[in-house]
Amino acid sequence: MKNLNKLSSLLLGTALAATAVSASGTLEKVMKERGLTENDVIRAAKTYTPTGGREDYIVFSSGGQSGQMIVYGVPSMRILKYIAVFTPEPWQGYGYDVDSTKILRQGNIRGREINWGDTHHPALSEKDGKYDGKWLIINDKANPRIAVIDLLDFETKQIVVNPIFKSDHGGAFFTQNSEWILEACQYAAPYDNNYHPIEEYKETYRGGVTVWDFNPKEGRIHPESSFTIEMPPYMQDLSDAGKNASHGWGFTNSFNSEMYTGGIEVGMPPFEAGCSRNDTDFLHVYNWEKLAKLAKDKKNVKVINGHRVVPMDVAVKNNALFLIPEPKSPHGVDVSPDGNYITVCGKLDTHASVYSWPKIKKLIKNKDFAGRDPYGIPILDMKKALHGQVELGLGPLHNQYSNVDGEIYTSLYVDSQVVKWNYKTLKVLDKVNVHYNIGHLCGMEGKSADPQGEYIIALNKLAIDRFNPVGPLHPQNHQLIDIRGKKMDLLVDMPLPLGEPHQAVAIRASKLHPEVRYKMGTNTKTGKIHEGKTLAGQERIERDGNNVKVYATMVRSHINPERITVNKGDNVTIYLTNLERAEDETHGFTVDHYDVHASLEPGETSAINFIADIEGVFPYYCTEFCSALHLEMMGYLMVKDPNKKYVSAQKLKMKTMSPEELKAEYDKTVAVNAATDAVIQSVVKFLKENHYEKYPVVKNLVVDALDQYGKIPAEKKKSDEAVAAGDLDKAILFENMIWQYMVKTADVGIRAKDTLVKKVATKQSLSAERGERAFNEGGCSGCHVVGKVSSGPDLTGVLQRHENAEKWVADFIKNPEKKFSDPYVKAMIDYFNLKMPNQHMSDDEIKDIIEYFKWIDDNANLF
Ligand code: CUK
Ligand code: CUA
Repeated sequence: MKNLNKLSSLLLGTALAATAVSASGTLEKVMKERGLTENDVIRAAKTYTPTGGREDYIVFSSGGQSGQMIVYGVPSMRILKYIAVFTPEPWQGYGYDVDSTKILRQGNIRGREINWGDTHHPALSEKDGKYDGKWLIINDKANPRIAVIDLLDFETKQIVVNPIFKSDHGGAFFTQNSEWILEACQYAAPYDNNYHPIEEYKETYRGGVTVWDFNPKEGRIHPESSFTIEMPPYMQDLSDAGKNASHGWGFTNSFNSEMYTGGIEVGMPPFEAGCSRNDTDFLHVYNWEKLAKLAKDKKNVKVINGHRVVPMDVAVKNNALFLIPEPKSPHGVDVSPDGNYITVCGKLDTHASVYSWPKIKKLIKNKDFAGRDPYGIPILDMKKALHGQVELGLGPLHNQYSNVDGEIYTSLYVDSQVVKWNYKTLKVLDKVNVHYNIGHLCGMEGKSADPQGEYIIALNKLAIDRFNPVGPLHPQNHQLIDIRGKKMDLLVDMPLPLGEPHQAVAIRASKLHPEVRYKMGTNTKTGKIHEGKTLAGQERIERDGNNVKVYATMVRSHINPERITVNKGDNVTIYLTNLERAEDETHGFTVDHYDVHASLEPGETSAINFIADIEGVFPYYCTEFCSALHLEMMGYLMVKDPNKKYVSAQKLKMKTMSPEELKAEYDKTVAVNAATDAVIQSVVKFLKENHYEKYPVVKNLVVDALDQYGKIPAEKKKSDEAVAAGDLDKAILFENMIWQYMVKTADVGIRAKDTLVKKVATKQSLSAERGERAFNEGGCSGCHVVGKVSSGPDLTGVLQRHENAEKWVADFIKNPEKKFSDPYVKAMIDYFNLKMPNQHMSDDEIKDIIEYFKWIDDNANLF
């Protein structure tokens, strides 16, 4: 990171010396034109990520009302992915193919389909309180559910419905070894599914915390071994799991200890008035570890809707549930990395309250209670439990930690600020303005036991004037703040047009290791081999009564089979296997008019299902532009009505080729294939000689190229059979197919070769790197191809061809016309029938290009 700072000052230094940094102007000029200050340019350099660059951190943000998750990178703030979770998402096929729809339907509640979610709190799985990069979970506030996402492929694998809550906000939170997930209720309601009058709120409405049993090895929640801790109807809010010193315990806020039930329509003041009447609400402190053990015994639980609930009196009797007053209408509660401090922010209080875990523990141990609530839960004395309080500003909401001991960052909703302070010394250190009305804030691993510091992201509720207007509904605004210096520095805004991002979590990019392809035939939703797995040669259509099953494959650039004929009313299932091994070679699949779509990543098998209830001819096609012949990747679904008689159309007479013409075309096609194969063989030889297998990136490409190449013998056999049967027309088609495979092989093979050259060649100096760019962008590469004579001479060895060559070449680039009468140049002009044009390169660019030529000569054997 220090490098970045150095880089930007370097950049600026050179800028002020008016050195060219781009073809279209100097930095100084660009700054002037765009009205940028020096600080703007430093901020740009801190966040700008050149093409192909990578991020330091990956952020997972809730997508709010979109029911999805958003993945983006830090420091560039570039969006990388939306993860479909509670909402259908057609690009990924989510909710449009059979297997993902099964996941989505796990979220049905009381038999009803729910097709959206209000996502709030994502959490990353932990080992010893530190992120392990394996699993991601998120809650749905509107329809109390938790979803599990696998970070091997960033796909949703499970949705679990809370069987007794009617809403859920304070979830999801992992315990420090991901053994449990805490999910707190929000709006209290009856646990059962019956009507209970609001007048019986205190008696029959309940809050609580569900403790979900999570298996971190398989990444699944086990509802049968999960349980809920019954709590009073205080409107439980955000929660956090204790860690290190406080491991085994959970902490949950609440905002309606008044148990007010509103009633504007009957002349009562609204909820907001009644819920903020008391000066304090309650922080719930509970020993989930002890309660998990108790819940195993039938006599300690009530079973409601098939789910185990530990009643309040059982929890109280076993010293596992306590309350501590906290300033009114609190919101965030955040446990420090060592587990010893618990910071609570009150929306209506200007203070943050820091509770001391050792003090709380002592009060519990000594049964030093200040009283009991109406339900008999012991209340600890607030003053005795507090480490201290600090005045931060208006509307403190949420907290994040940094790598500096005691340092904490808090969002101030009303003040629209982030405040940096110290929860041990209780001193305010710095404030920065954000735009506007910040909710959560996201530190880098900022709530784990190993926070990294570096950045804070402000997740603002309002954007107002930050972006070009796009109508009354504004984008959300995420702002990246540099916290490495003494003062916080706001670097950049990112508009997010998806939903309200309540909370986001960030992890070091180096901890994530997603896959690039699946094992062939994988059902990505279960991780098992799909029942519809189909390999090349196994494609078929099976009929059983009205059920038609199509076993299809997809590979650049065809779908097999290409014609499917069914009867109107048939129940059609099409299993699709993407046979590709290439990175990023996804195929999509749809049948027009039938509202189905699948996204097939390399190796994936998926299924679509529909009743063919409308007659007609329906193209189906690949929906991803996967190759030059992507448009040709199609077929026809033909639905006929078995009760109708169809008259066949009269055949048109068309001219066909003569046998001689056919033979000539066949010979030509075979010859082209032989020539193409020679190119492939030379590339293969190069790859082998240079040990491509040592470089994973290159190896992936070669696996793909050989995969394509391996399909050729089968086509050749069919071509030869057609020749033997005297059907040259068909043979030509198969030869063309061979050529298609060859082109795909060569395409990837050459990419592999180019990548390998860069890997095995000596490292380019910065100057040579700039030279290569100038060479390619400045027009030289239009005529010169390195390693080959093309419209101009090969430049390999150009520095050996002349006396005092560096100067000679430099002069020639600078002023080609001056050398046109030089005998050597004259000969070249005659040979190529072209004169080298003046490309108006600067002296610096010419110097760099010469460095590039030197690099070429050093690696001449590779070109
Ligand atoms: S909540 Cu939205 S600002 Cu749902 Cu975590 Cu606090
Ligand atoms: Cu496959 Cu387009």
